[in-house]
Amino acid sequence: MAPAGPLILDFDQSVLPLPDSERLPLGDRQESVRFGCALDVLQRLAGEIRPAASGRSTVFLGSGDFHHLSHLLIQGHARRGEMLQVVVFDNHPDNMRYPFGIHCGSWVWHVSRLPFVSCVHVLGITSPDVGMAHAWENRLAPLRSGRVRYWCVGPDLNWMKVLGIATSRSFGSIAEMLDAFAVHIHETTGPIYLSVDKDVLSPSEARTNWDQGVMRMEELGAAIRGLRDRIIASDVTGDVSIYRYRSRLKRLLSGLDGQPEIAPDELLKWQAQHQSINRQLLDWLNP
Ligand SMILES: [Mn+2]
Repeated sequence: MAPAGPLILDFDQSVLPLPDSERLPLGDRQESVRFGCALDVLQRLAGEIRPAASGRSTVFLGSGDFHHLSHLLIQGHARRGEMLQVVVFDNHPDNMRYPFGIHCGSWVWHVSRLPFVSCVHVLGITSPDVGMAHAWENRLAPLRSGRVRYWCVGPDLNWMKVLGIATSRSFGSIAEMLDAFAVHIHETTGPIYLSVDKDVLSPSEARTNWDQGVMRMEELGAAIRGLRDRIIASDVTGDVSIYRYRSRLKRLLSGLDGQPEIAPDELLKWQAQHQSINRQLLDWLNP
């Protein structure tokens, strides 16, 4: 049976309509889930979200502030006797320490601990989060074991070599990085879950509410098409919305991360840009 059309998890009204899509209204949970939440808050959402996501090839999460929802979705793809690889396009490692549960910058670590996930590849990182100054904020154990691998463009990863981390690499360009990744992934077999955070794209392609990478749409498209036959499900994040947290802690933490502000009069224009990118991604993912 062909998979159903996309599901939009509608926490923040960022994702404009898409063909054949269904929308799950979750606006009343935005404050508790956005940026980060306790693990049990996420687990309580599972009963609502997993049935709606079941049988759908692509789920839209809204702003990148909701990227930790990928953990909940991936958990729903536990397979008997078959390991899953997770491929993430993101400008950030999303593998940082976070003491308050799970958040959009730490979910990769949680996914790497799922028993049926063999490896999480994060592609397209240009963020200084992976630089020496932030070394100890990264979860190092899965980097050492190779269960989490960074595929960076630009940053100096020499500190990792000193710590014995050999499977994460930095390249001079997106093209070189994608070529090396294609060689690696084709040496493996088995299903892939794909997660796209559009902050991996150059700001000339689309604007997000996080600092952005240098990938062009055509490069992302070629990479997705190269993996397509093995992709069992996918999610997309990085759409734009404006939100002011009621929680002082969340205001503080998101402020520390230096999230750029979005001008309200630009918002609709940016969302429309994302709508056309989302359509393009759906074409590549589900031809
Ligand atoms: Mn992300």
